[in-house]
Amino acid sequence: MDDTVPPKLFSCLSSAADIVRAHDNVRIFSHHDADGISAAIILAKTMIRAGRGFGLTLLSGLNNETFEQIKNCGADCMIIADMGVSYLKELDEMDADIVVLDHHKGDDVPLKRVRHVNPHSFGMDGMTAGCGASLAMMFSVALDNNNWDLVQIAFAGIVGDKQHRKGLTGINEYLFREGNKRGYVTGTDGSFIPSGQLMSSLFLSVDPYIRGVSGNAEGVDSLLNDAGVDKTKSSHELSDAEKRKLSSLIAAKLLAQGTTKETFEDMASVKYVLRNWSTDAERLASVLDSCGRSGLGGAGIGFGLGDMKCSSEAAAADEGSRGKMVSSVAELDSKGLEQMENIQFFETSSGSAGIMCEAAMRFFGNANKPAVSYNISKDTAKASARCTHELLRMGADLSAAMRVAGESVGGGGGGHKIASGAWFPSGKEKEFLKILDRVIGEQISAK
Ligand SMILES: [Mn+2]
Repeated sequence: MDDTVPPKLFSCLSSAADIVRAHDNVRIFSHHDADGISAAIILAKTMIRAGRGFGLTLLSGLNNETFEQIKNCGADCMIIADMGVSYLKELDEMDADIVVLDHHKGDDVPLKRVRHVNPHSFGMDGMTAGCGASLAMMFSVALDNNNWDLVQIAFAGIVGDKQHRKGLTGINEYLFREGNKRGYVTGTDGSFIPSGQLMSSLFLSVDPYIRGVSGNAEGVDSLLNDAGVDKTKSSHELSDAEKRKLSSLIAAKLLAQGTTKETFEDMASVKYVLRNWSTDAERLASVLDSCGRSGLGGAGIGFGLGDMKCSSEAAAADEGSRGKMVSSVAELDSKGLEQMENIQFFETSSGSAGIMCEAAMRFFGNANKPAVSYNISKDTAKASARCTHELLRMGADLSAAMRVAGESVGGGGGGHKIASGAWFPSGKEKEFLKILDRVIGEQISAK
């Protein structure tokens, strides 16, 4: 037993494991981002090893439409990972044994049959102390203690959901300790130099986003010239002197473009190296995230399960998706964001809206106001918002603000305090932004 994880969580997990043990076939539903795909890989591998049949579906999220899919799937036993908290009542009314492994905050609903495992129910913060993949991992070892090697995949989920940035806590801290003890995960110092072959890793880098280098081949070339580094090298082949030189040139550029102290501290945070993957959790998370974004979640799962064909498909998806991301972020950097009193915003049709908000917040926008994007399609507009831990300390809560603003104009919203989404009927975006601006202002001045 471990004091970072409450004993009650272990007993909840072991009863969830008992539910699944009673079935020969399990239907798994998970979210299609890096965390959700990591959770799905862990659960799939767990079922394969347990000799259970399983079906697996990745969803873009839970809404009335995707819930119908779950409702009509006909399975006697289901595991729903990285989502589900917003549909607990409906799930509980179904005639099936259901385990929900979610870390989003929801309302407390009395449940008769569904086993809901969520850090928030055990006095932990689901934004930082455990994600979908961490819970899938805890579930996996509750089912069979021989599954500890899968902790490597869990770290792709933890890093994918950015839960590592302020140091590991709660379930994640426990997973690191146990995974490290068994030699599967080790921590190394953080770095400003993106890992991989330098020419492409610098060109594709959005974390950090380096103005004039990210998305700019000539910029990459002259940075490597200035650093005196052989352009064919990979980040891990650099000598200590080369690393220092290149790092300090990147740091100077980041400082000049207005990168915050908080971001510098985040970048210095530990990187997690995964023994069997000969890469770090960030790279693995990036590949899984790209697969999800490109609608190739299946390839991501196959890659995670060790299928060679899927691994080349996943690598290609990663390159393509990172290319799109960096050009979206560079375009936003050159255009800038529009400023309101308490928020800054932009319109985009890019599929990387969340990444763009985050890059603006951390690397080049105004760090004192949450960054908000909206994307208008035919009937519905979708919005994303990101802020910083500093803004959270000042009182900002994007989950509440996006929900209030979305609901006020006939839609909805929610998520985490630091990263959240909303939707509403097209044409209402001005009104939505005005309400959001007011709510954020109230949150900050109330503190
Ligand atoms: Mn998640």
